Amino acid sequence: MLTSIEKDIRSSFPILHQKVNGNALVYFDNAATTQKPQEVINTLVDYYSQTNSNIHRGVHYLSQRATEQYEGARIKVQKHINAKGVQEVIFTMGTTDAINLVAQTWGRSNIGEGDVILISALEHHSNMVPWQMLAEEKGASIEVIPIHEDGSLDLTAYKELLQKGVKLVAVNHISNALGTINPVKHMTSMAHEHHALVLVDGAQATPHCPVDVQDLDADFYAFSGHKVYGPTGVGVLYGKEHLLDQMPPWRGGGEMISSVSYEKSTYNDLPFKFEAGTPNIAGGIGLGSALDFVNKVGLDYIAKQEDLLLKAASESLTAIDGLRIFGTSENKAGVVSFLVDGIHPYDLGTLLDQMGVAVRTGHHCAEPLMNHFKIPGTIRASFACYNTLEEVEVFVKALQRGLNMLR
Ligand code: 7TS
Repeated sequence: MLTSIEKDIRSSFPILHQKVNGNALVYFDNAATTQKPQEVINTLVDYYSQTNSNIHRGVHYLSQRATEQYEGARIKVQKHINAKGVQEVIFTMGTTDAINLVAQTWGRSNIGEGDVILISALEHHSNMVPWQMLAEEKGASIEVIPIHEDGSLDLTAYKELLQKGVKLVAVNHISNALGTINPVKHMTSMAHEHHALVLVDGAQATPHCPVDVQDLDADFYAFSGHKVYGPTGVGVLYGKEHLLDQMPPWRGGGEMISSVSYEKSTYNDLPFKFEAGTPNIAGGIGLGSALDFVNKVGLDYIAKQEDLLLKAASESLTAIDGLRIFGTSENKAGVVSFLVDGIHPYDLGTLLDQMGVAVRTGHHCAEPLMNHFKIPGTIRASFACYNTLEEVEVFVKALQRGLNMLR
């Protein structure tokens, strides 16, 4: 039986109430992207039906209304992550875009030959490849914080690695592949003792727990709208104002300039300096609406619900013969990554899909991590606020049926 809160939340998500391959959909691919509540869908429809206009440049009514809504969304983001001011909130296309922005601006002007960029063994390719590209260009090197077998970071090794002339630590707040919650506040304070800056990839954390960038003291914090019940194509880079101020712009074009002549251009104030061209206006406003939704449900409730599902799923899966869970650290978010002896994740994922259960199979954009475990990939079930214990039961039964067919 669903609780009234569960019923209420589920009723906000029209996409959940459909059949897939003849079965009620169980959507457990939330680490890839979350579904959108009706509020967010309405915001997008309202925007395009009532307000659509370009922002910051029109004197007319619609343009002013669109600008107010877009800048209103920026204030919602600022409050949500407790940034000091809106000038520290840059709208991007997503986490990947935000990390590339830092690599191409702060990175290109601060990283030089022999410098070290420290990432962790848990990183998504998005928090790996931009640094590799930068290191290659500048003659810098990448070092990797290793993990323990349970998927938690080896902080002793981290402490030693920090002695190596590290300029930047780039680490995720929560691992998408294993669910590990990393002690980013502690890690940031350790990095700062060594005068290294810290970029936190918060793509998986913003949907799961409260984030206070001032408390974390992170220098940069990146996240995506689409993983936090908002639209695709929009995300956020938070940066400390004094750092953003010193950074050169990245993309050139309209909006990011203050004045332009054939000889020279001067650049706009923060945050616009980093927002060239017409942005994803509807996306930004939709993200604001998604944060309203998250705050209405409450991050405490969300974390508790996801934890409940994680514990139930982990317990049931552990009882399955030949099944191994990857990522068993104590501090873990709602992600279960697993493999079953002798069975390819793709085969099991396909059978689950036939039974209406959507999971992710593969390397989860963390190929080096899969290589560490010497596996091709895993099956990953990841939970969101609208998932229920009943769905976990359906998933476990479907898994057992699938295994019976494959074994
Ligand atoms: N960082 C982490 C920790 C992620 O989980 C992802 C996306 C990204 C960065 C990139 O985010 P984007 O919005 O810019 O693409 N993770 C996943 C996933 O686990 N399955 O599909 C996408």
